[in-house]
Amino acid sequence: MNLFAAFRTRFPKNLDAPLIIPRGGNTISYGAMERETGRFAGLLATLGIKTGDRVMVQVEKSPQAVFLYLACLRAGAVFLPLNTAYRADELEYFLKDAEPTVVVCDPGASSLIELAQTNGVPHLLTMDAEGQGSFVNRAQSMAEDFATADVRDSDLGAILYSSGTTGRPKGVMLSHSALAANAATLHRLWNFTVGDVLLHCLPIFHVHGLFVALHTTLWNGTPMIFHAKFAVEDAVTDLPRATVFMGVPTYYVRLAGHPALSPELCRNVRLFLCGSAPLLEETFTRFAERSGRQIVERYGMTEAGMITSAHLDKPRRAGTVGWPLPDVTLRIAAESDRAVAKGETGEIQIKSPALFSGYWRKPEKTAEDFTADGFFKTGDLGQIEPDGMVAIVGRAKDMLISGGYNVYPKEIETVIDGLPGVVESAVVGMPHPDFGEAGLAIITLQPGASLDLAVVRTALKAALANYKIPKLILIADTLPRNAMGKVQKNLLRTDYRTKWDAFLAT
Ligand code: MLC
Ligand code: AMP
Repeated sequence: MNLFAAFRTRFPKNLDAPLIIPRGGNTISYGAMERETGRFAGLLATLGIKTGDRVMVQVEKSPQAVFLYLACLRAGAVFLPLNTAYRADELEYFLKDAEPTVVVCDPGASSLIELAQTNGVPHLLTMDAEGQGSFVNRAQSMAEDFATADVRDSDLGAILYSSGTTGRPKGVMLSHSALAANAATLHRLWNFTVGDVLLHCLPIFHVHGLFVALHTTLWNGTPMIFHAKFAVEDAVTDLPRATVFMGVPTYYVRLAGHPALSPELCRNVRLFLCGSAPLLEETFTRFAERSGRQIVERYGMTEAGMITSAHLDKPRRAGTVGWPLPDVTLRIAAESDRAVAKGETGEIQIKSPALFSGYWRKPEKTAEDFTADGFFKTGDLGQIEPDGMVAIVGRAKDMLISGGYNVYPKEIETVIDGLPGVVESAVVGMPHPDFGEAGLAIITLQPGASLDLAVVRTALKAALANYKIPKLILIADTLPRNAMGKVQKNLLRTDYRTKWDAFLAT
């Protein structure tokens, strides 16, 4: 079943009921959303979109951006959202790899506009309100009653790009049925009900904001207060009107540090959910003390949707991410994908109806990520505790998570290593009080060479999204290596801890 059609069966009877309550804007009802997504889908059909065609979207968060996503589902198109922080080099790769039929961006997105033109994208439209090039404007002449396309369960609803420890980013293919399965499970597990109001502050180009938050709301047929981005002052202002809040750990660090946070402010919030990155025990405890609420942690990833969650009716424990979802089979595996006993550490491997359908045009990479007996290898290291709760204790993949965004050192090191005079570089994640982790880059130079760190920053900013830029860059004589010649990143983290702490203190 088309995911939009599945949502449709769950809309409130009275279609005048609110869906999107934008901060400082007019409330949009379920009915208005249905009409608008009908027009948007009509325009996609007029552009000749067929099932499986990609619609690449890089736009700021807005109700129209939500409509565009839902319109893609309705038209049978594959929604392909991109972080607005991505730079030209990153965008060019996505364009060439995904070969979209339609690109929609903000009018000021000059890099993407130029790239779409030079790469011969058939249709380039912008998200402004006026003009022939405006998606929204052109959609206004379409009929509102679009017949939602029939799709097979395996047809794709979205592709989200995920970087990797080697090579370039991979397009994670997500089917209508995988997305629906996760929405239904989370809706049930988190007891969504009439009267719920979600405070939605997350970006909508990643799994957390786009699927977890939006899908549970649509599955429940209730409204969301809709913020263009997370700003702690705005969140605090609207918390008293919300019953559910979802965020990455940085949101909770900032909320816990806000003078207005109190049990009174959170009086209507029945559920604070957190995920996408490790939640420090200190944040869990501080937030509980200040708000009178215990955060419900859940663990997921783009390829798998949500995998585990704490239970609402059981005590929560900081440092754990709850139990596998009812339809997820989870094992902790050691070498040769052998399951280990409770309490032992190994890779988290799963089977789930919410799993992706593979990496876009990369069957060999897809095969590498599955075991012979069909488990998906998450690359996360975990343990199962005596009561069955899962604890994530590390990562097998060379990745750091900063403010909820994944950062792959390899991408940064490749840019730095290309600079004149550089022998090599290593990027590691260091503890950060606000972002959880942040990048530290160590560079070694050829004998006699010198390197202006401002040049390194400029090169990185030109090539990569701003959140990927290391917060501290240092030059060193050598990098520590093991007997195999591999850089020992764990040693870098301890060796540079004092310098890092001094940097944070400035
Ligand atoms: C912004 N900056 C960051 C950053 N975000 N640096 C490191 N990590 C980040 N996440 C930098 C900018 O480059 C800029 O630096 C400066 O901080 C201010 O930028 P800003 O845009 O004003 O920051 P802010 O609005 O405060 O944004 C921080 C944030 C945001 C935490 C609110 O990053 C955010 O909303 N993160 C959520 C990410 C998310 O949704 N993840 C879910 C992925 S799904 P300069 O030097 O340029 O000025 C997933 C699966 C799952 O992982 O399980 O859910
Ligand atoms: P992404 O590829 O952006 O979907 O990020 C997925 C990764 O985020 C996972 O593989 C984990 O490493 C991490 N992650 C998600 N949720 C949590 C959590 N609750 N605790 C720790 N790490 C998490």
